Amino acid sequence: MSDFPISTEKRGDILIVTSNNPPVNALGAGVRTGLEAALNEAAADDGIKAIVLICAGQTFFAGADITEFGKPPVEPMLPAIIARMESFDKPVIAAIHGTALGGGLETALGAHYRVAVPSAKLGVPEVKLGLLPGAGGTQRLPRVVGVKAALEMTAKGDPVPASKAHQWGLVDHLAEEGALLDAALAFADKVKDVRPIPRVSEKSVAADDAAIEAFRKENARKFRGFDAPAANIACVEAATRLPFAEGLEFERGEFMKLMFGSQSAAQRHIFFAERKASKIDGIASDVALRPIAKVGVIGAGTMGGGITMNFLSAGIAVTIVEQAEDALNRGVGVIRKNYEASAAKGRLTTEQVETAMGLLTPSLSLDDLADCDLIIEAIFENMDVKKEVFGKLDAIAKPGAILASNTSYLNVDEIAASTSRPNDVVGMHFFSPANVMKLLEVVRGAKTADDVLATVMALAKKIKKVAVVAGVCHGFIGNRMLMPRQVEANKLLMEGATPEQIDRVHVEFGMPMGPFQMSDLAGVDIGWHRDPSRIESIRDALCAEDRWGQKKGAGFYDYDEKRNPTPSVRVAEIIEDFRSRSNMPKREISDQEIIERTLYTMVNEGAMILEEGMAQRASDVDVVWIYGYGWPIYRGGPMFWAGLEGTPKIVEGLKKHGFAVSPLLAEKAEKNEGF
Ligand code: 3H9
Repeated sequence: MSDFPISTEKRGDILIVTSNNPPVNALGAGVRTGLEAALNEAAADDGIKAIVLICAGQTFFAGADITEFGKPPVEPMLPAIIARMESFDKPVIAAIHGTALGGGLETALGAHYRVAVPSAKLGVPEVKLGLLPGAGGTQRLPRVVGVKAALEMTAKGDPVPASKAHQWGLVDHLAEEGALLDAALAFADKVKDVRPIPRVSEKSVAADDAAIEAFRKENARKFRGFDAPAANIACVEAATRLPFAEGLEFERGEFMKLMFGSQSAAQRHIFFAERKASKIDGIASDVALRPIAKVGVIGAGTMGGGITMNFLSAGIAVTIVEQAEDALNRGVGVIRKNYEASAAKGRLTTEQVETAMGLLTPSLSLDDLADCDLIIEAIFENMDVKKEVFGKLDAIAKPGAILASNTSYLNVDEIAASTSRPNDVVGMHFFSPANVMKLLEVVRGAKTADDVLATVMALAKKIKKVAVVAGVCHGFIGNRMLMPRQVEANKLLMEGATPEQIDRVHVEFGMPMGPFQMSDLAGVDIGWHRDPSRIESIRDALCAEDRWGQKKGAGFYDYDEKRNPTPSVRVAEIIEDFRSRSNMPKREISDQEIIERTLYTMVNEGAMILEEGMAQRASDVDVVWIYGYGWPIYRGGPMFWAGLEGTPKIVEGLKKHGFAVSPLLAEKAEKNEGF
């Protein structure tokens, strides 16, 4: 047995089966073989009356081993082991700590009893990988927790705490924290002679068509574009209609369809991409980190306030600095309001709100940042102003403090040069709303010290961000790729497309909104020269007429009081006017042309970013677009999607429209491969 990460120990008449497969006890081939051997051992020994199945390390089985997906299957397969365990004639007790996820929870459902510590979480997150629980989970779970809870758990994929699982009957006994094995052994002792042995597959679950229909409707928007939620729902529905064995067959068919589809491939790619993103090329993984106990934020506007909340929520003290008292009070007021809104929704307790607010020190003086370990500048985008602030910080900040800029475009090296310590300077580009959006672009300047970069990347994890390292270039990774998209979208308007058509193509592709909807939301006036008499673009004309976007009730679209958009007759006139003044003939623009000119160009820019070493790896570019801009995760990010679409097709499309193709992209196309 020592070849496998499973060990057994006979304690009286109970066999303790322990899995030790770090880091998360994934149910890889070795674990499965070991489990089968343990069942054989228990079957062969008359002295064994029950089995306790437990895991060493951080967690109970966190699921099937995702790295095995897409490779030839290796026996024994998980569903077969679970079936054998369930039909076993000696009670099996699953002892759960950490996270029992996916195949892990399915294994626990194949056991006859489940004992868990209160801190444990149980879930079937397969849907987040574009899959469904394919080892009987969709058939067993509804038989235990009922249709409604099973729909929530399978189609949304969020785990539930052990206490809730206990209320639902998914956990039979809650053990004391830290005493799981003893509790499981005592439980086993109690049930070892109980007959009949309870088997989930022998239960039935009543049909509830109304609940299923209501769930589909309620979540239609959330599930838009995804294949897996519908498949999960269909399987739960099957559990209410079909005998267990047929339900399993149905589940298998749906699982295989998803497993070999492009959406799951994309979602699995992002699972690993997200984890890879935190790894920094060329820096030892054991580099000593700088301690960050106190953070300073300069600017209490929307961005500064959002950034501040990330740290407060993680229990890190923040001093927030503004120039004027009213702006400071307003900023602090917004932070409080945001927390109180979360509390009103039940996401925070009043005590948590006060704890977070208690960590905040408002100030009108940069001098108060002298004791901060990290200072983040979040003022408006102007190089001269930023340089001035960093010059002052250089004199104020303590030695070893990290000085960060939240700039979204500007040259971090130039900012760093305004200090005497460029090695302590780094970019931390948050995305708005900064307390919500998961992405953080960490901009590595030419002189940024290794430990500064490593500290910021580790801190990002602490504040629950997905951080990606970017090099110094205009707009870094995300905004740089946004530029060709915006340029082409504007040109397409001039050539005959409408904002509605361009936005529709993007939304149908799976983006949360199109370029013009995004413009209206962010503010059409951002970066506008503010001279209404100088009209050089459609955007200038819109701004001159006060069409600054949603905030003014008009932008590329007209808006009602509830901010519902309708296509604008006036905007159509403005565009028409421009077109005729530029002698640009109007023509029919196909949806495909919009894709080629606004999305293929993004892939091209992404390839250039990689060529220049501005991103460490293609998957980082994908992570930026998934978590910063809402690229549909089921298309895996622009670089992964390039492989799905076909790089030769992309190159052909780009050439057709006269774009210079990145040599890296051309090379990929030559070999007909993705990134
Ligand atoms: C499934 O079960 C299908 C079945 O229904 C059907 C079967 C027929 N496999 O996230 P972390 C790696 S589908 C392989 O940083 P944390 C991860 O890549 C599965 N590797 O830790 C990372 O590697 P590295 C359903 C896995 O403490 C390392 O472990 N289950 C797996 O923040 C640490 O991960 C899921 O979807 C895996 N299943 O969070 C659960 N899981 O160090 C997915 C993790 O090289 N996992 N790794 O970068 C998670 O949600 C989190 O990892 C977990 C721990 C919450 C468990």
